Amino acid sequence: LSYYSVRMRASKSKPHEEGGKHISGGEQLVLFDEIRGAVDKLLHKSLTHSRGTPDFAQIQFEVVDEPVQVISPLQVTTHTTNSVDEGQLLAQNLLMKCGVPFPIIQKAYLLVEEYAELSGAILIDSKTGQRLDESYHNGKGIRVSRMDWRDENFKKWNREIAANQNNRLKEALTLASKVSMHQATVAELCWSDDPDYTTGYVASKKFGYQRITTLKQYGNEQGCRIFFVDSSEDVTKYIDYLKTNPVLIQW
Ligand code: PML
Repeated sequence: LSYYSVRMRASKSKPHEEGGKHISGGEQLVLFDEIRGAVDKLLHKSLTHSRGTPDFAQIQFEVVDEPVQVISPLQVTTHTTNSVDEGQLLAQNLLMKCGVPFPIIQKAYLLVEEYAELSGAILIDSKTGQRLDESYHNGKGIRVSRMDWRDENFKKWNREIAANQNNRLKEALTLASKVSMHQATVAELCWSDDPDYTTGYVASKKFGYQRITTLKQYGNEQGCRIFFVDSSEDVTKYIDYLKTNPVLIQW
């Protein structure tokens, strides 16, 4: 039984054009008979994002030849915070617990501002704070691909564990679980570029998926996705894992 990777990206003006703005993206890993449904879902997503209506979108599918790895979702903990300051302080403390020194975290926050419009993740050396992915993909950030969590299994997890969580959590937890699986990942810091969504997380193998409800103000379109990386690992292989290794989440 072959799996197919179905991907979508949508933006204001074509991605290579000046002033292009990323609107949304999406990943599915499905069986042949499910491709039509996946394309439909991704098309819907591309047309209904609160970052705006796209004037460019691309949806593509391709067969996946590599064997699919099945992994468990990270354990989820939700911290309800009352302000962005409180949320950000907690995120920084969690990153330090994962082994990222405070000066590196500060450096990373400067990069977040600088690269706020990237659609992919930026990789930062957890020891030096240096960006590691600059020479890949014209510095546009790394897009983690080829992962999914099959609906029935997610719904079961949601019923029994998470109680009515949204698709956003499903997608983010799927990505975070794939990313943290790799031994080069020290921690991930993420919050949404959706102006209507303020929840983000710090994820790591050791402490799981730590959600924080206020990592930015409502109305803010500046998102963040940083992987703090152990650079003694082979970075090219790591990026290859993020982009091409197929992973399914199963609870
Ligand atoms: C995104 O918009 O893709 C990132 C969402 C991160 C938080 C999801 C959640 O845990 O609710």
